[in-house]
This record gives sequence, C-alpha cells and structure tokens, in this order.
Amino acid sequence: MIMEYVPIPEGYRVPAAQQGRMESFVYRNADEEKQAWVYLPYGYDDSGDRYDIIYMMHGGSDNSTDYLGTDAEPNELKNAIDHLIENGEIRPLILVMPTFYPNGCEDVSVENSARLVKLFPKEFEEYLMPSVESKYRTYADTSDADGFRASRTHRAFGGFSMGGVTTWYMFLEHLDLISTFIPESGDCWYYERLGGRTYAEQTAKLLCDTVKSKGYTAEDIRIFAATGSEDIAYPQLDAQIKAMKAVGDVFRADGDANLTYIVGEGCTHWYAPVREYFYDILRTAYPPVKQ
Ligand code: FER
Repeated sequence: MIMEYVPIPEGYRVPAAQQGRMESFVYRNADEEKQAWVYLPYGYDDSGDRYDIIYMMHGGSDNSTDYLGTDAEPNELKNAIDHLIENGEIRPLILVMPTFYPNGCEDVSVENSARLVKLFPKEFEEYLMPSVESKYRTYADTSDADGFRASRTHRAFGGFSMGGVTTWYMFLEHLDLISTFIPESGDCWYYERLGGRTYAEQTAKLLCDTVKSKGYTAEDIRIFAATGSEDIAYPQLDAQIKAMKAVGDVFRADGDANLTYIVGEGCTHWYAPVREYFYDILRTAYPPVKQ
C-alpha cells in the first residue's frame, strides 16, 4: 500500500495541553551502563494500563535524542504525538529511543556503525527489552522469553538510516518478539552494505523465508517503510521494497496489506521528513482502541 506523506500540522508542532513525559532510562548491557530516552504518554502514572511499545533507533553518527528530543528540549514530533494522543487519534503508547553506540564511542564511521548495528539485536533481547519492559507497563506479563513472545503483537521496532538497517536485522532475528517494523530510509545490509539494491531479490527471499521458517504468515507481520524521493537511501530501500512485493504472498502491498510504503516527494535524508513519516505511520498503525 502506498501511503500519502502528510506533514505534521502547524498546530501539532507546538506543546499540547496534555503532555507525555520524556524520561532518561539507564540499563546495563554486557559491558557497561547505557542510557536510552523513553516517552511515557500523558496519564501513564495514574492509569495502571498496559501500553503498546515502539523502539526507534537513530542513524549513523546520531544519538538517542534525535527522534523526539529530551525532557528539557522535546521536539516537534514529541509534541505531535502528545496531540495525537490527546485528541484520541492514536492509542497512548510507550516509545523507547536507544543507541547502538557504546558510551563515548568516537568512531562513528559507516564501517563501525554497520558493525555495531549488527550486534544490536543481541543487546536488545538480552538487556534493553528486559530492562525496559520489567520497569514500564507493556503487554509483557512476565519479563522472560514466554512473556515477550506472547506480547509480540504489541511491540514494534523502527529507525532511521543505520537505524533502518538495524530494523532489518531485528526482523531477521526477532520476529518472535516483534510484529511491527518501521524502517525509515534504511535498507537491509545482510548481504553487503547497501545490499537492499545490489542483492534486492536475494534480500526479499531471505526476509520471506525467515517469516515462513519461523511459522509466521502475512497476518503476523506489519511493515511500515518510508523514505524520500531525493533521499540517498531511496535507491536501496525502493529496490528492496519492490523485490519484497514480488517475492510471494508474505509481503502484501494491496488489499489486506501488511507492507505500507511512504515516499516523501522531494524529501532528503534527514530527520525533519523522517519524523513526519513516523507521525503518518503512527496514525495508520496505532488507531485508538475501541472501548
Ligand atoms: C542506506 C542505508 C543507510 C544508505 C545510507 C545509510 C546511502 C547510512 C549511511 C550513514 O550512516 O552514513 O541505504 O544509502
């Protein structure tokens, strides 16, 4: 399905009356203490409810503040999400912005970033997700493999650029933990760097075979991909998406679609449009839950 790129309305860029909270979240991985940013929706503390959760990864040489900002400096996307929730356009949800860089990492080259994003699915499964979801009220009843698998339909992972590359690694490794994937301006680098174009058919087949080999079907996964027509990642992601549509019945772009694709006309490789695609995706992917 092709989804239209709709910019964030001016009135949604400014602070909402009912504001969610940006919280710094510290956890340990195998080597050190790391920090992520967490967005908690307005009313979280009083509700006792459980919430869908979305993890969003930044791009190469960027950091965990780039998607939503911080508590001191929330950005237009954070404000827009507050408005969407306040006006009942989406369900309230929890967002987590982690980083694939170790603390103080000075080598943010594409080579080193590509090496690190490949390692991230392990950190996610062993350290980040259990730490986050034992603290915050997600649909994981228990913070163990059973609890995380049983709640996979309430968990999403996405990201921009190298964060999009990360998203495809997460797809290959953690379909049992995650149902919804939001790759923005980043392709799958399983075969080689920029492999979404150079190995488009092979990549599509690998993704398709991964779904099937784990016993899942089209109904079990959702992909919301986005990029800009002038984005440096466009040729890679576009070739990959085209090949995915052609590969068989696992990725459906028409009818009962599970593969949704936004191309922002004239948009380039940076956060302003990428935050807006995410705003659009939220409105489609997370409608309010009917009482
Ligand atoms: C792409 C995916 C990721 C791409 C670039 C990147 C040029 C990331 C680059 C960087 O972090 O420098 O398809 O296309």
